Amino acid sequence: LMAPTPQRRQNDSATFASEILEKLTYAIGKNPAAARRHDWLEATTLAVRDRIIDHWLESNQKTTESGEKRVCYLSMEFLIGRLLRDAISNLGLTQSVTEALAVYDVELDMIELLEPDAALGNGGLGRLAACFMESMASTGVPAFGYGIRYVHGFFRQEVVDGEQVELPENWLMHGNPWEFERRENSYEIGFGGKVAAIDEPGKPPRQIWRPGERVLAVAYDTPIVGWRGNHVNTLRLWSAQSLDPILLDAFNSGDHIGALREANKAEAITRVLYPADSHQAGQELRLRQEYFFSSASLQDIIRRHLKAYGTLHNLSDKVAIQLNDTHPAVSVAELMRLLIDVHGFAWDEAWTITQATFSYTNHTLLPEALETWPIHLFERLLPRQMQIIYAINAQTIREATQKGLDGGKITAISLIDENNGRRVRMGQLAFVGSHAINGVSALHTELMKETVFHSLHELYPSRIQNKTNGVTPRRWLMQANPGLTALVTDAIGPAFLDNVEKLADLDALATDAAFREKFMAVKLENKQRLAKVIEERLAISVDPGAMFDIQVKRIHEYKRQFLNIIEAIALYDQIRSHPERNWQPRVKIFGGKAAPSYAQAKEIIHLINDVARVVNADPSVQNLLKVVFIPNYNVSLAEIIMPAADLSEQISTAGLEASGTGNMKFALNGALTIGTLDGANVEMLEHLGEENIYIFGLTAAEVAARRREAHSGRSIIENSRLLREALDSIVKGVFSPDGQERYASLVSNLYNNDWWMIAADFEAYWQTQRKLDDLWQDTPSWGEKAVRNTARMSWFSSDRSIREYAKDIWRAGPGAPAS
Ligand code: 26M
Repeated sequence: LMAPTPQRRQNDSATFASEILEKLTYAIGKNPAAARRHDWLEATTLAVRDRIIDHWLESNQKTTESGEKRVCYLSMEFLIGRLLRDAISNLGLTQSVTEALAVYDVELDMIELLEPDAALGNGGLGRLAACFMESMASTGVPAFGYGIRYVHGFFRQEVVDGEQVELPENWLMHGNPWEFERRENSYEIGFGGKVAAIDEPGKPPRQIWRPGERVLAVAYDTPIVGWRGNHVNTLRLWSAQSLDPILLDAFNSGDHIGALREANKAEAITRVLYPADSHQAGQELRLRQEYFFSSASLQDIIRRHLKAYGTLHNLSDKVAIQLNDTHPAVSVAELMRLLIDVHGFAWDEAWTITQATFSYTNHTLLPEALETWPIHLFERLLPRQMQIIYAINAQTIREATQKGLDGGKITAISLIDENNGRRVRMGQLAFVGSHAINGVSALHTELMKETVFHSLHELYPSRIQNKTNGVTPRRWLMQANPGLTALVTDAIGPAFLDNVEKLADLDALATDAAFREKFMAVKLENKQRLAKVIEERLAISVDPGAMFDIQVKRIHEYKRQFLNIIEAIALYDQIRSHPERNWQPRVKIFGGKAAPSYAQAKEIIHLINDVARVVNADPSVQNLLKVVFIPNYNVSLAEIIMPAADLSEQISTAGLEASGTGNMKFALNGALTIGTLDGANVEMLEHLGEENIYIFGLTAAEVAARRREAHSGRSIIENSRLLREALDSIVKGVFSPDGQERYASLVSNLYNNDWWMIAADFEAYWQTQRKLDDLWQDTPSWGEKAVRNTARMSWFSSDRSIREYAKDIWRAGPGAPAS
C-alpha cells in the first residue's frame, strides 16, 4: 500500500462550508442547530488553521533543506491581538469564508469579534515584535519568535468614578485553537544552587553549575502567516511546568498543600505579564521570567542546530538572535555558559560565536527604565552566569584600557554599576555581547551614541546602527481600513497590496477634488463606526462631523497627555468666554493604560475623566467640544480608532519617545499629525513634507539645555494667561468639586520644576492647534493633506524595517549570501 499524502484543499466557499461543518461536528461535537457563536468561531478557526498548516510545513521543510539562516527574535512581549482576520486576509480567503458562513446564517464580522486579543505585551515594544513577526513572514525571512506564554496577559482596564481599575485578563479561558503544545520540545531550566570547580586529570579545570531548583519549559507553537501565505513562521512561547507536579511523600504524609507548593512556584514563572513599561520592576520573579525564556530558547536553538550540523562552530552562520531590548540580555551569559560548560568550547571561541550571533535593539533612554539587577540577587539565582558576567566585564575593561580610555569612561563601560549598591547593567551586557546594536529612529540612535552608550560607542564605534521602526500595512491599513483599501485599489490599482511603496501613486490624486471627497467620505464612515463604539460603551454622543483629535498610547508623563488635557481646559474656557469666535467642533479622544504603580499616570487618567464629565455636561459648549476617555485601549480598539482619526497627537517631550509607532498607523490612515520633533516624527516630517505635518515645541537639544539650566515653569505660567487660568481652574476644583486637593501636586510640579516641559511648550502647542482649527474650515486643503499622508507613509512599513535588519544585521532572508 502507498503511504497517503495530505491533499491540498480547495479554497472555494463550498469546500469551506463543508469543512467548517466537519470541524463543528467532529472537533467540537455539535450540529449547526446546537452551535453557539463561539462554536462557529472555533470551527472556522480550525478550518482556516488547516490551510496555514499546509503552508507552514512547506516553509519549514524549505528552510531546513536550503540550510538558510534563521532569525530568532527573543522578546518578553508579543502584542499580537486577534489572529483570525489576519490569517484569513493574508491567505486571501475573506470572500470564501464569508460566503461559507453565510450558508449557516453566520456573519464572519460578528464571530471575529469573539476572539480574545492575545495581549502578551505592554505597548510599543510588544506591538513592534508582532508587526515584525508578520513582516518577516511576508518578506520571506525564516524566523522564530521566542517569548513567554503568559496565562494572564496585559490587564483589563475599567474606569470607575473616573479612576483606572485593573482587572485580570484571561485570554485562554475558552482554550486557544491557534497553539500547538509541543511536549517533546521541553527543557530543564535551573535556578540557584552552587558552582563547583571540576579538575579532572589531563583536562583543563572547568566550572559546573548545580542548580538548587529545576523547572520545565514547554513549547507552544503558533503559526504566523505572511501576505498571500507565501511563508509561515513560528511563534514559540514557553510555559513553565513543575518537573515533579506532586511531591508524593509529602502528599502521602498528609501535607496536601505542601505537596503542591513546588509546582505552584514553578508555574508562577509564566503566570502573568509585568504591566510596567517605564520603571523596572526589580522583582525576583521578573528575573526568573527573563532567564527562563532566554535559557529555553537558547537550548532549543542549540538542539536544532546540532541536529542539522553536528557542531556549534558555525552557529552564527545559521542563526541570528535579536534581543528585543535588554529583557533577554542574560542570554549573552547563558550562551557562553552552554558553549563552555556544556559543549566544551574555550572562552575565546565561545565569545566569537556569541558576538557574531547576537544583536540588540534599544527601545528607551529613560534612565529609570534601564534594567539593572542587584548583584546579590543575580548571584543567588544565577551563580554561574554571574561569574561569566564578571569575566566578560574584566575582558571589556582590559580592552578599553588598552585603547587608552580613562577612569570615568571605564566606569561608564563597566557591566557593574558600583554607585547604587552594586548592580548588573543589562544594557552594557547586551551591548558588549552583540555585533550590532540599533536604535529605533534616527534621532533616538544619535541620542544613544551621545548619552547611555557614549563610552561604549567610543570603544566600538561601528556597532551602533539605526533601524527606524515600521508597522505592518496588512493589519494597519488593509484589515483595519477596508473602506480606504477598496478606494485606493479602485484609484491606483491593486499593486500597492504587494508593494506598499506604490501608495505614492496616490499623491497625484491629492489635488483631485472628486477623489478627495471619496477619501473623506471613507474617513467619515470610519468616524461613524468609532462614534457608535463611544455611544455604546460610554453613552456619550459625539458628532462624526467634528474633528476627531486622538491621543491613544500608554499613559506617561513624558508622552504628555497632561499637556493635551490642559489645552482642552483652556479651549473650554475660551469657548465660553468668547462664544462669538469661529471655534471649530472637536472631539478630544484619549485612551491608554497606566502602570498600576504609577501614581502620576493614574492622576492624569482621573483628570481626563473629570474634565470629560464637566465639559460634556455643559450646554454652553455642546457642539464645539467633547472629551472622551475610551477605557481598555488595546490592539482591537486601535484597529477601530486609527482609521477614524482626523488629528493624531504625538506630543512627547522631545528626546524621550524612542520612535513611536502609533504615529505611523494614524498617518497611514490619513490623519494629520500634531507633534514634537521627537522619535520617528522627525522622519515623518522628512517624508511627508513640512506642509503636511504640524510640528511645534522645543527640540531635544533645547530640552536638554533647559534641564541643565534648572528650568522651572513658574515664570512661563505667570506670563501666560491661558495656561495660568487653566491650571487655576484645575486647582480650584472646577473638575473635582468632590476632591479639591486632588490635582495639587500634579499642578505644583509645573510651577516648581516642569521636568517634562509642559509649561515650556504650552503656547506653541496652543497656537498650532488654532492653526489646525483654521485648516479644518478649509475642507479641500485638509483633504489634500490627508491624502498626502496616506500616499507618503509607505516607507514606514515594517517590511522596510525588516529588510534593513535582514541586510545590515542578520545577513538572512531573500538575497542574503549563502552560508
Ligand atoms: C522592564 C522591566 C520590568 C517590567 C517591564 C519592563 C518593560 C516592559 C516594556 C520596560 C519597557 C517596555 O517597553 C518599552 C517600550 O514599549 N518602548 C517603546 O518601544 C517602541 C518600539 O520601539 C517605541 O516606538 C516607543 O517609542 C518606545 O517607548
